[in-house]
Amino acid sequence: MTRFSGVTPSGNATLGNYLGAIRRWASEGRPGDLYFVSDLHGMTSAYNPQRLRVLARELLANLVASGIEPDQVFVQSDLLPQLGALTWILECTCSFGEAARMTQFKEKSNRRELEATPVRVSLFTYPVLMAADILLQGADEVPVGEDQAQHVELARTLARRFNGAYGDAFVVPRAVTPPAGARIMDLADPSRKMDKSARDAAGVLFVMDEPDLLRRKIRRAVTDGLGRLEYRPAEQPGLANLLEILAACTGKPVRETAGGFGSYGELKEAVTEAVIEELRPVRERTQELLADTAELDRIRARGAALASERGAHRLAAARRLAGVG
Ligand code: AQP
Repeated sequence: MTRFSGVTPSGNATLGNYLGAIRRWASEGRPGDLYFVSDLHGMTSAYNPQRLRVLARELLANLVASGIEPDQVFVQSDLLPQLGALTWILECTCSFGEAARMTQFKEKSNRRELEATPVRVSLFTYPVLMAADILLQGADEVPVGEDQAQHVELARTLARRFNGAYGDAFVVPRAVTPPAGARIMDLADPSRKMDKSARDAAGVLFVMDEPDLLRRKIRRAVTDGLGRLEYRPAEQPGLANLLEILAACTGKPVRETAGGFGSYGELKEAVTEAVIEELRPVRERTQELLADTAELDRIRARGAALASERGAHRLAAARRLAGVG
């Protein structure tokens, strides 16, 4: 059984990425599971090549520093020749109408048209690349949120169609709902998800932020004037977000975390200490890995070799069955 999850280097990893995904991958991952840094997915809109390279490397280091087995991690672009080939084969299996139905494409392309920014063809074809990511590795379970479930459904359709038309090459994957975890909100605007590519980072806690910076951002977190220290997400979203962060860091049920504080200031102090201590080992280990270029290169090359080896026979079979190998 292989579960497959990725994180896109569209910004530095946030506390949301860490508590909502990476920490769980490290603690609950099974030996066959795979995690990848989806840097090719970060190219579907305007980006800076140098920054993409640096972010992909830092995210890889974050994943390993968080305790994920290095052998289970790879950077997507290291498999570019294989993924490019498989994407083409799958594009020749996918109808235009199927790709055009993708809700995420419709939403993102509408937004870009409104902003008068060009819509890249890759934004349209990226779900097929995602299918190639999944099918190349033979993943059977892909934990995704609602916004990505349609893409996994497409991967499933393409795998079935190819297997039916040409012969069995692919494991048919399925989308699974990830276990409910903390959804961390922006400290400056608790109605928005804490996002690594947010335009304003004042309310975003990054895994690599130094303790002083974390302290300043948490001190400025938006709360309310009610002065009630209770967990009431609808009425007090800012306070509820702080309580959820504290609960996720301390392992206590969120409803129990509100007790024992005399003021919002005291709560913020406790959140600050908990976040600093939660992130400290990951930040320090990431820094060590980034400083040890040879070690990080070795981890990356090994992850790439293993992932490429894992996919090679599927790509070879797909090429042979499709009449091009
Ligand atoms: N705020 C969050 N709280 C809890 N979990 C979160 N995740 C992201 N933000 C939070 C989880 O982190 C994993 C990797 O995320 P991703 O990089 O693939 O996607 P994203 O962060 O949701 O990024 P988007 O939507 O592509 O926007 P950008 O790149 O602009 O930030 C996922 O498991 C996600 O649930």
